[in-house]
Amino acid sequence: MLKLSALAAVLPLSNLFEKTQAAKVDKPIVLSTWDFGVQANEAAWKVLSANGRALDAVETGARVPEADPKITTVGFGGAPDRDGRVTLDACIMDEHGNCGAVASIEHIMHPVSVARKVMENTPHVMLVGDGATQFALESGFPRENLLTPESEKAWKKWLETSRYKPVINVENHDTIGIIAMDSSGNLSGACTTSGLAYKMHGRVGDSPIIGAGLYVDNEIGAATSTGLGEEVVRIVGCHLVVELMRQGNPPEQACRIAVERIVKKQPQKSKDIQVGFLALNKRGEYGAYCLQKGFNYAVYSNSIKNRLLDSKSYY
Ligand code: SD4
Repeated sequence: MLKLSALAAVLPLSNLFEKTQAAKVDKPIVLSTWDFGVQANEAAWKVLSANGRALDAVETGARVPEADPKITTVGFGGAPDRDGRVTLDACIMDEHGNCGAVASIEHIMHPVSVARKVMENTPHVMLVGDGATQFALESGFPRENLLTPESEKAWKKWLETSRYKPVINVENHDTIGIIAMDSSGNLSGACTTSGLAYKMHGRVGDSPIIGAGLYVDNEIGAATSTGLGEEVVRIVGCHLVVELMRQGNPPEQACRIAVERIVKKQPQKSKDIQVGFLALNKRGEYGAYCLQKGFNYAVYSNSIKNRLLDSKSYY
C-alpha cells in the first residue's frame, strides 16, 4: 500500500488533503425533518440515486407531505388559520444562492413548486397572499380546496374556545424541511408548511423566510428548521447555523449553539416551545439539535438507508 508520505511526495500537501477529504464524503445524501421525512426522502432518493440535481430532489421530496391529507401541518389537509382558511408558506434554495418563496398562499397544493417558479421565472424572491395565489394560477397550478372535512371539524372544535395560544409543543409534528447534497456535491434545500394551527390570518412564520427557515451556501452547508417560527425569525436561525458551520462548528454543534441563542434570549418562554434545527455540511456530515425532546429527522445516503434519528435536545 502506498504510504501517505510517499503520496505527499508526488502531490502537493493541500491537494492531498482535498483528495483524502473528498474520498470520505458520503454523497448523495438527503435529510428531512420529522417522521414523514422518511417518505419524503424516499422520493428524493429516486432523484439523487439517478445522479439528479439536489434541487429537483428536495422539491420532489417536499411535495410528498404537501399532497398527503393526513398530515395536518403541511399542504393539503393542513390546519387552517383562525378564520378557517388554509394558508401555506414555502421556500426553496439552490447551490447558486438562487431562492424563491411564497407566503400565505391559498388553494394551491404544492407551494414548494410555486416557490421554485418564483425563483426561476420572476425577478423576485418572494410573493405573498393573493399575489402568490394569482401567480400560481397563472403559472398553471390548479385551484384546489385544501380544507379536508377532518381539518374543518378540528377547526370548528377549536372555535368553541378560540383560545389563541401561539405555542408549539412536542406533540405537533410540523413543517417539512429537506436538505440534500447530490452526487456532484451540490447542495439545495426546501421548506414547506401550513404554519401554526389557527394562526391569525396573514401570519407568516419562519418557513418561507430565506435565512430563517432555510439557508443554503454551497461552499459551507445547508440548514432548515421546524417549530415556533417567531423564535427562529428572531435569530435568523438557519443563516446563523450555516455561519456557525463556516466558523468550523460541526453541524450538530452549530444547531446547538443556535438553540442556545434562543434560550438565552427567552429563557422562560423557551421551556414551553419547540424549535429544532437540522444541518448538513459540505463534507456530508449532518446533525440536529432542538429545545424539547421529540424532534426527529430522516437521513438517506448510500451508507444509511433512510433511518429516522432522534435529535438531541436542550431540555
Ligand atoms: C411556522 N415553523 O410556521 C413553522 C411551522 C412549524 O410547528 O414548524 N410548525 O412557525
